[in-house]
Amino acid sequence: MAAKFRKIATEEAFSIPEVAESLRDVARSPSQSLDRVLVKGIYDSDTPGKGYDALNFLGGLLDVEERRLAQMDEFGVDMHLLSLTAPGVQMFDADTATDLAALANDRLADICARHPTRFAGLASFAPQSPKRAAKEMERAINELKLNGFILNSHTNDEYLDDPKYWPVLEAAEALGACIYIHPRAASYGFKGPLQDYGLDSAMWGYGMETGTHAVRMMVSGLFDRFPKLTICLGHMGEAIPFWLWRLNFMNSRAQAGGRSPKTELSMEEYFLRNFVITTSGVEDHLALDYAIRKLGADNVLWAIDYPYQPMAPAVEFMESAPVDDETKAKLFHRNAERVFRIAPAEAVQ
Ligand code: 1WB
Ligand code: MN
Repeated sequence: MAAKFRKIATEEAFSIPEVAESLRDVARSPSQSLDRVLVKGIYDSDTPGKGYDALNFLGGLLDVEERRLAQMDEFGVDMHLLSLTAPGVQMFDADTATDLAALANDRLADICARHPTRFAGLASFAPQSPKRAAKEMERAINELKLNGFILNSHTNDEYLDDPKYWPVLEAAEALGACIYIHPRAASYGFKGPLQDYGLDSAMWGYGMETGTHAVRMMVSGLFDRFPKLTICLGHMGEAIPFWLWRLNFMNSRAQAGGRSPKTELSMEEYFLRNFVITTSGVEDHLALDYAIRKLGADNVLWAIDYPYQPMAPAVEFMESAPVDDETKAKLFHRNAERVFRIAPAEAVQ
């Protein structure tokens, strides 16, 4: 019997050997970046078989077409929307980053072409060189037929509200393609209290970093300049849905006091107009219910966060969600098809 809902998972990480090798070099460098903790654990473990190495994230990232596809079959996952895993190319020098983004996009397009019903992909770009990034973004959509973009939060401690990144935002808006802002570890000035207790990454630091990134974009007034830009956030919106009331209230007070720039819309209006969120790594029905009621069922997409989260419980979480079938179809596939321009199942043979 055919499954009731097509299942498209939207924050699914992969890598290629060339990027993995360059990240191993980052792990061995004197970099002070907080990302080094995790990069070392995955790409250059000093405790083989323990910690991150025991979870074999690297194996899961590099093997897309065999083990992953077999697991997708086993758990009834129709499609992964793949993206180059954090921190992407954003820790490399501008030339290396530009070249590796293009290489990763070529490989990703090959995978999608080999399995058009099983994989779609978000293209990487190198914000270190915004004009070249904009060219690669055009190539990725127009020639490689990829489905949107992935960005891993800050680049050299800078955020997308910096006007130097306008070419990137202009390109995404003109192409009508969504930018998924995925976490990476906090920028230099933000890392102090995140350095111990394992707070650097997915437990807490990722959400602080990425939520702050999105809030900077909203308060800066950037969406008045790019009103049609769509941003996707993972992890149930990196806590922003829960903050919206207070963000609105305090931002209007800060605007009146001259501390925040004047904007055409409120924070809540920007969030509803310019953002969608995914459920990656938050398998909590209460949080899902809140997100749907706050943002609307059209703005929440299902994700697993493979290989960092196991597939089976993420499928079970959404299968058992207490929502009607119409809503479940939106969460499982219809919203992903709209936002990432994935052909409906009946249109692909
Ligand atoms: C983890 C999660 C590690 C993510 C990652 O390394 C990424 C983790 C790049 O759970 O430890 C993620 O994408 O959520
Ligand atoms: Mn992820």
